[in-house]
Formats: sequence, structure tokens, C-alpha cells
Amino acid sequence: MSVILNDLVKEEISKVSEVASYLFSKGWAERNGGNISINLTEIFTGLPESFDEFTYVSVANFPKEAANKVFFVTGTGKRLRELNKPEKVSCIIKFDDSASGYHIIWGGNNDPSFRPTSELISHVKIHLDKIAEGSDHRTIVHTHPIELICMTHYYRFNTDEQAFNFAIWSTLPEVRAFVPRGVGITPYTLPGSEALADLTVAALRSKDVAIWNLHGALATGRDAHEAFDFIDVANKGATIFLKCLASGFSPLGMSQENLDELVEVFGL
Ligand code: 2HA
Ligand code: ZN
Repeated sequence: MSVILNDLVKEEISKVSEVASYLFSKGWAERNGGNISINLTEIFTGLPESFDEFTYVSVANFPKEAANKVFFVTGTGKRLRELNKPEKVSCIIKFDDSASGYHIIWGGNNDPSFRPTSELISHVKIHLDKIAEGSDHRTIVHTHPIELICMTHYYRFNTDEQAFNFAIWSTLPEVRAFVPRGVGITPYTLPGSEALADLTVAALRSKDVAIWNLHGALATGRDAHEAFDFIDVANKGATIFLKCLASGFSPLGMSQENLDELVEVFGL
């Protein structure tokens, strides 16, 4: 059983499919790596009268604010590169009115054992935080960008957020301009854990991208393209930085004055 999707919802899902193809071609979405979600609550129409025929999954300790929210989420163990057929590798879930579980109301390959991403708690907590802070960001992209991950394997960038941001910002003006709040670094934390969710929520209150040490990156945006852009631009900085080192020299880097000038002139 599946509900019928309206055009607005279809449009947001088609952006996710397109972005997922970019993630795979960049080498950032190996096997089941990465996950994407959209908070559809405001644009979803046509909820069924009864949920009896839909798979119900109970959850423990999800925030009460998740009650009645509707989310598109990619599936656990599924390949993002197969998101050209979203109904097979992703689903739409609707939380019940006590947030003690959700129904899978669309997609999931019509398989009763289909489940949303292992990072569901992070996605839900981030969406709820974006609503609470009045943000219009409704889409979350988590992926495994090679060079950003590589940076976190260096002991200094593993812990020193300021040094990490200076390194990527100073590689080219675009990074300073289009990742204006920089990246936030979260200590290595078990994937799928609530601890990781809480660290990520905190990082994204002041930064454009959360870097999960030794794991990946996560960003939000008004749509999938915008969330992808933040990670893509940050990763461009990391790539230039590391390519200079691999070429046998330290990057010259724009100066702090150069960076401050951009902030001033472009009002970043
Ligand atoms: O979906 O990327 O973080 C697999 C992952 C977990
Ligand atoms: Zn991951």
C-alpha cells in the first residue's frame, strides 16, 4: 500500500534523486554509505483515513515533538545510487501522535522488513531543531566526502575547528563565501547513536556543515541541492589543501586579511 504523492513532494524527491547521483559519482556514496531526508510535514497532502494497513515501527526515546511529522528518508542498507527509483530504496514515514512509532506510508519497496536509515535519530532531531529555530531548511544530506574525511585523520584538524576552517577557507574565496559559517567538528561517535545526533544538532546551530570525525559530513538546506552545495564547497577547499600537500608544498593560502575583506565586502 502506498499513498499518492502531490507535485510538490515529487519535486523535492526528484531533487534528492539527482543529488544522490552526484554523491555516487564523486565517490562519496559507497555501498549503503550516506543518507538523505526531507521534512515533508508542511507540503504533504492526502494522509490516509486509517493507517491500519501500513507497517508500524515502534521507537524508543524519540522526542515528543516528532509526533505527527511526515518525513521522507532513505532506507537502511540501501544504495543511494539507486535513488533514481526512490520507491525502492527510500520511504515516507509518519509519526503517530505520541511519537512512540511511525507508519511507513509510501515506498519501502513494499517490503514489510524495509526500515529507514540507521541515522534516523540524527535526521529527526536535526529537523526538529531547524523547526524550533525558525529555519526554512527542510532537507538533510549525510555523505562520506573523501577529502573532508581525510582532513579529520590529521590530529590537528581532528580537534581544532578553527584551524580546519582556516585551512579550507583560505584555499579559494568561494569557500569563505559559500560556507560562511564554516564547518563544526564532532568527536568520533558511534554511527546511528543519539549522542551523535545531539552533537550534530549543536554543531549545526552555528555552522553550515557538521564534520563527523573519521566518518563523514552532514548539512541541511532548503532543498537537497542547497544541502549538497555546502558539503561540496567545503570539500573543494579540503581537496585543494590536500592536493598542495600531496604535490610536496604547503599551500600559500589567502591571508586572514584577505578573508576579512571578503566578509566585509560581501557582508558574510
Ligand atoms: O547509511 O552512512 O552513517 C550508512 C551511513 C551511516
Ligand atoms: Zn555515514
